[in-house]
Amino acid sequence: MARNRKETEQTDTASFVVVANRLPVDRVVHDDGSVDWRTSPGGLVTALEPVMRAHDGAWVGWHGAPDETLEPFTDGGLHLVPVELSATEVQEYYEGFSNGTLWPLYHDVVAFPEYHREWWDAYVAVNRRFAERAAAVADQDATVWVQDYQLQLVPQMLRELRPDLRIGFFLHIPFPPTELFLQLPWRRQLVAGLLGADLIGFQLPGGAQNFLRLVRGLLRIETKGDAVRLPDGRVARAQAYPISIDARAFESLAAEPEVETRAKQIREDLGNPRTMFLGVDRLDYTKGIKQRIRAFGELVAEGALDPEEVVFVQVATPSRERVEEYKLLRDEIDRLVGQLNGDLGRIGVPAITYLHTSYPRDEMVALYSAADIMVVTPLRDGMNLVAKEFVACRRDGEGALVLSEFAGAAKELKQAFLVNPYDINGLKSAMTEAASASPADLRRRMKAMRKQVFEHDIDHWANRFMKDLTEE
Ligand code: GDG
Repeated sequence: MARNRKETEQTDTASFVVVANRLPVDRVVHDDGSVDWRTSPGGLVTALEPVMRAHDGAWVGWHGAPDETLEPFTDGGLHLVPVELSATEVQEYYEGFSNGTLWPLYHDVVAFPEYHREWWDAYVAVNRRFAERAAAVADQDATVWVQDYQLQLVPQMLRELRPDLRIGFFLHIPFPPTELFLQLPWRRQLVAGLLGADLIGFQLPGGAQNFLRLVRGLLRIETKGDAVRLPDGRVARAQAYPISIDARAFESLAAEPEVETRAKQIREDLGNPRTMFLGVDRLDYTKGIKQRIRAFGELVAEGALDPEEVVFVQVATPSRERVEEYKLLRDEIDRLVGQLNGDLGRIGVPAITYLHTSYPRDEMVALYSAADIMVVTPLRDGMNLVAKEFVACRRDGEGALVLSEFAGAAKELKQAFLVNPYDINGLKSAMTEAASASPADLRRRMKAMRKQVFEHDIDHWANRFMKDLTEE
């Protein structure tokens, strides 16, 4: 919901500062030209908002419009400190180095990473601007928590400017095996950048281990357990903090009468199928969307699934649409879905309902509630919150989750039907197994997964990280 707000200049400093590529709000321009800010959806924002409020913190980030400078302002009680980016920096730092180099490199090179020196130069310049802005708003001895792969140089830059600060860093995407990371021409600089933090958080223990191996191999610095003793005597730690969701909020949204009604409506609109498969992802080549559509198409073509009885709904939220690789992916999926529906669909009954759009959260929750089988098949994923959100919404204890082994979430949701998404036959077996499993088996699996998600929710994640960061 958009809130009415007066932009107020805010020059205070804060004892807790979050630094992230984007601010947690999106600008809304009304018909009369007036401007408002709306909380942007997504895991990072819901995760950090309660921590921000508890500490009366400030959030440093880009506001989303190139070539525009904004003064700090307060929105809904959050102190927001915009960082400006030029149109060229958006291309070179964000679309280029962050999403054309680091994103594919860190996701097991499932797309080809490009290495361009001018992209790197922009990355350094923008990281420096973020560090300077954070240094300006942090109180003496404040705690600063830097987020994600776009800002890996900020910890070191910030420490040079402000040695008094306690600095944490969390990487939301996987940290790659050393053999892949070593491709990066600026590999030493990035490892040194992260070592500016006191605590470096990863989704999985494997990511922390990959990082520590590089610290030893590339920088020749010794490590002991999770600790790195730096030449100046400071100790940095690298540990796993698997991120999660506000499970109770998803559960209560699913319990709202309008959402329950909407879930029933969705099934009716789909022709009351016996089995509804569902995929929900940002349209990204790491998510394995093609693989799951292909698997479903083959099952229907072979007669293992009856198109009169089953439907597949795939929501693909538009993402990074100016990056070339994403344009190609969109065309490929359009083609694949068109071909399958042409071959297998009937008038008014497509085999796959493909929605290239984004929805409000209550519609997402209605979809999670309506589905029988959630299919989450990334080729590599730091965590995957969608899998956890589906589980949190299933108050009925029903529904099956088909989950890639290569999503961080697979380490926690062990009762899912786990699959290797590269193995299309294995994927097909898991989908049919889930479709024919007994209700008792599905309930037993769902009960265990719900216990895990509710006991390890977003508060658990944020509190653990903050405690380890501030009590060391
Ligand atoms: C990165 C890492 C890690 C999606 N479409 C809509 C919508 N969403 C929401 C989902 C979920 C979030 O976006 C997507 O989170 P994921 O974790 O699934 O994936 P990434 O965006 O790649 O996230 C990932 C995460 O960071 C957190 O650390 O788990 O591994 O890649 O919350 O519900 N929300 C709404 N409308 C949509 O159309 N409202």
